[in-house]
Order: sequence, then structure tokens, then C-alpha cells
Amino acid sequence: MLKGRAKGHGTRTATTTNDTSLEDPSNMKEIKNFINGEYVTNASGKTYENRNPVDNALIGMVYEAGKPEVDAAVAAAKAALKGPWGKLSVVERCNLLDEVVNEINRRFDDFLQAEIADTGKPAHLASHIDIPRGAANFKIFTDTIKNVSTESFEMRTPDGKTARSYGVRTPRGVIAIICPWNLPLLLMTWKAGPALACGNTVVVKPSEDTPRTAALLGEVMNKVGIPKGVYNVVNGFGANSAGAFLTAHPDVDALTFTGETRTGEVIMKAAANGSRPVSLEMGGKNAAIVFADCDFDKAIEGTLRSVFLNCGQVCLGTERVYVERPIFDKFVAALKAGAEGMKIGVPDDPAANFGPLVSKKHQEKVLSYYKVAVEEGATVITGGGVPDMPGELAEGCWVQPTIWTGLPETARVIKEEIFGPCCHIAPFDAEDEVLEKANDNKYGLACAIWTQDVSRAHRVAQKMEVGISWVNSWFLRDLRTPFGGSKQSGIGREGGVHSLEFYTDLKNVCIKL
Ligand code: NAD
Ligand code: 6OD
Repeated sequence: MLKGRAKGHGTRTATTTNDTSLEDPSNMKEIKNFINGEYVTNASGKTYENRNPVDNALIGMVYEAGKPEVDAAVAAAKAALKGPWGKLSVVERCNLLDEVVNEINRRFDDFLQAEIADTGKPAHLASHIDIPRGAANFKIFTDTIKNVSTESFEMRTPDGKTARSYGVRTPRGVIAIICPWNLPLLLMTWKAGPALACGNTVVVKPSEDTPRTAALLGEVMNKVGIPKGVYNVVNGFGANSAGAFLTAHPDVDALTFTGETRTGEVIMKAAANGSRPVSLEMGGKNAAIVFADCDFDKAIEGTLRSVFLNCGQVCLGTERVYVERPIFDKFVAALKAGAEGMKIGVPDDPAANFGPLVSKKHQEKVLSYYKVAVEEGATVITGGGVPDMPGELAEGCWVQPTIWTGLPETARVIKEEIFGPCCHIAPFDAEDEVLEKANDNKYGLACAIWTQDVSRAHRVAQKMEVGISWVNSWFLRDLRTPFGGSKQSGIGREGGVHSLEFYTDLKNVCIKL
């Protein structure tokens, strides 16, 4: 148990409170739902534990939203569409949302500490990626919606007169946002940002493992004057809990999800009731392809990032590396040296670049794959277990950065998503051969290609069956570009104008002149 952290847990009676101040977000011992501008508990009295992955200490209790709370959140979101929010002009709405950005930045450290408490990730990682992107996700879409026009056409009518048609974008209504735990604020605002910029209202269901930043954002919404009911948060799990109640709710007009493919399939079925639009960002088993003509040092540096950033918990991360045979041994040795040079440590250790996994459950899953790899006959180049951690940190969710070679393409650790800090490296001899291997997977999210041959870069990037191909880079994001997965990695694209396609209803008005 960490000093100063919550000790108690159990059940409570339902209450509503106007106290919206979460004084110390990293040390918040009770994490409530945020409904209609207020922090509320629940009618059932059910709570669940919030643990810090660094040492698995109990740091808070979360009030699980049951059906009554989900109903209240959706009702608040529906009512807010007809209130002051629905009457704002686009520019007024965007100005308010730009204030959300300013307030997140003003409370940057609160968001940082909240994210770190939930995820255990290095502070410099969260302060360079999670929190700035969490804020930027509002700004990019207020800029987009203010600047994108709709089409307009004139036509000759049979009586010799004319008619003009033009497009109008209107909000879809109440949007359900279901989020994962790996980049909690970033991936939530990636959907809440465009949804709100387009004039919708939202009900967010954060991951059960990472509820803090979504809760804290409620304070920001109240502070800047976002009307009540526009932004709501319900906490809980999937089946028979807040996730399922929310996705089944008939007053939810569209559903947007990030998480595992099998969960996405369940959500897609829920969306079929009422024929509601759905956007799914799902799992991946991403390949890196390293040609012998690459800039070797840059390929190593980039692959170390794509395999190990965020302890391998990035959906775009590399778990399969294919290296052209002339540089295979040199590449394996350099990646091993890089992996062994990673500094495992607690979030506020400025030298640490490798934190724990998010939970004990996820640690068990990743370690089970480490075992499977050995059973399947892998050569363990480095890692494969749990690092020795001192004192109370030994209870945390740590695993070693891990590299394997020597497995056939049919091996489970080459086919299945692990979502941990690990990769298999295999040699290849020809472009066609590596394309076939890299594409031989049910997922199709992203890839990284390392080569200095421009023609080959274009050729291979376009033949990869993925939503995003990076050449000589990885996770380099221009937020105006389409983001999403092919095959079983996703349905739909978000980002820039593509988000407007999902978060608005595009109507045509035709006027006979
Ligand atoms: P998950 O699918 O287990 O959970 C995601 C969310 O869905 C959670 O909030 C969970 O409570 C909820 N949920 C679960 N069952 C549900 C149900 N029946 N109805 C409604 N909601 C339900 O995923 P996770 O473990 O949180 O995240 C890791 C996964 O997310 C990985 O597969 C990763 O690749 C994927 N991911 C994809 C992207 C992307 O952009 N494609 C981004 C990040 C993570
Ligand atoms: O950068 C993004 O917009 C995005 N959605 C990243 C997803 C990362 C997955 O873990």
C-alpha cells in the first residue's frame, strides 16, 4: 500500500453531490460518475477497485454505473441537445471548446498525475504524448468544423428554371464513446473532441482500469461553462454493466469504440438494433519491414520505439519484425542491445523510459504469451519474464522487454495480438515474400517500412493491407489524415474531415429557384 493512498473500500448508498472539485486527481479515493454536470455515485452501492500498476496498491474505489445511472446520463445528453448547447453557433461552440483546451493545459499537471496514477507510465511519456494530444484533439476539430465547407450544385429543371442543392451538416445526437486503457485521455478526446465540435452530446464509458482523466475532464467542462448534460461519464465494465447498458440504450444515436476486436464485434451487434452508425478502432498485429538499404540507426531507433513505447501497449505498435537477410544478425544484436538498455522505472524517475503494464490481469496475459513462445520453440534473444523490482514495486505489473527469433509464421505469438513489449524477428529474402508474410494476418491496422529506396517505399506501402503505412517513421500523426484499420482492425476512418463524416448527418437541401 502506498503512503497517502486510499485504504477503504466497500459499498455506499447512492448520493448526488454538487461538490465537483477533485482536489488531488492522482489521489482521488472515490471516483464518481459525471452526469448532467454533477458527480454522482449510484443506486446499487456497487464499487470496484482502482489500483496503481506500479505496485498494485489500492488507490481508489470507483462507483459502477448501473442501468439507472446510464439512463440518467443518456437522458441528460438527449435533453442537452435541445438546451443552450443546441442553440450555439458553430463559432460559439468552438470558442467554448477552445476554452476546454486552455483549461486542460492550465491543469496539465493534474491530468498528468491522474493518468500516471491509473497507468504507471513514465511521466515524460505522458507529458509529451497523452496530455498534449488529449488537449489537441479538441483544437484540431474546432479548426476543422469552422473551415470545412459543404458542396453546392446548380441544375437546370425540366421547366427551364434552375434549382440549387447544398449540403448541411447537423449533429447526429447522443454519441456513446467506449474507451480502452492504454492512452486513456488521448483516445477518449480523440472521439469526444470531434463529437462535441460537431454539436453532439456524449456519454463516455472509460475503461474500468483507467477512470481518472475522464472524471477530471468533467471539472474542466463545468469550469469553462459547457452546458450540463453535454459531457457525461459512466464508469463500469462491459457485459452486464455500464458498457452494455450504454450501447443497448435506444436513445444513443451513434456508437464509437476503441478496444479489442472481439469487443467491437459485440458493440457492432448492439448498434444493429435501431440501425445506428458505428465506428470501430480495434486490435492489431502490426509488422515492421526493414530492408537492407535502410538507414540502420534510424531503423533501430524507430523499431525500439514501435515495439516498446508505452510498454508495448500501443495499438499501432510492432509485434512482428521482418528484416532483410544481409542485415538480420546485425539488426537482432542492435535491437537486443537497445531493449537491454531500456531503463525500467517508476513514473517520476526522469531516466526511466519503460513502465509497468496496466494491470495484473494484463500482466498475466502477456506472461502467458511469453510462455507460449518458448513452448512453440522460440529462441529468446532477451527478456521473457518479470524484472527484479525492489520492495513494494515487486507487486507491480512489470514485464521485461522481450525479443524472440526462430518461430514459423504459424506460431501463435506471430498471429495473435499480445499488446505487450515484445516482438518476433524473422529474416526475408525478397519483397514479394515479405509482403505475403506481413499481410498474412486477420488484422490490418498499421505498418512501418524502413528503406531508402523511394520507389520501393511507395510500392510496399500501398500493397500493405493496413489503414496506416509509415515509411522511415512510426506513430507520426497528422491529425487531419484518415485514421483507422483495415480487415479486422476496424470499420470507418476518423481524423480531420473523416471524423465529420461520422459525427454529423449530412443532409441535402434542394431549392427550386
Ligand atoms: P477491451 O475491448 O477489453 O475494452 C475496451 C472498452 O470496451 C472498455 O471500456 C470495456 O469496458 C468496454 N467493453 C468491454 N466489453 C463490452 C461490452 N460487451 N459492451 C460494451 N462495452 C464493452 O479493450 P482494452 O483491453 O481496454 O484495450 C486494448 C485493445 O484495444 C487492444 O486490442 C488494442 O489493440 C485496442 N486498441 C485499438 C486502437 C485503435 O485505434 N485501433 C487504439 C487503442 C487500443
Ligand atoms: O493517434 C491517434 O489518433 C490514435 N487514435 C492513436 C491510437 C493509438 C493506439 O493505441
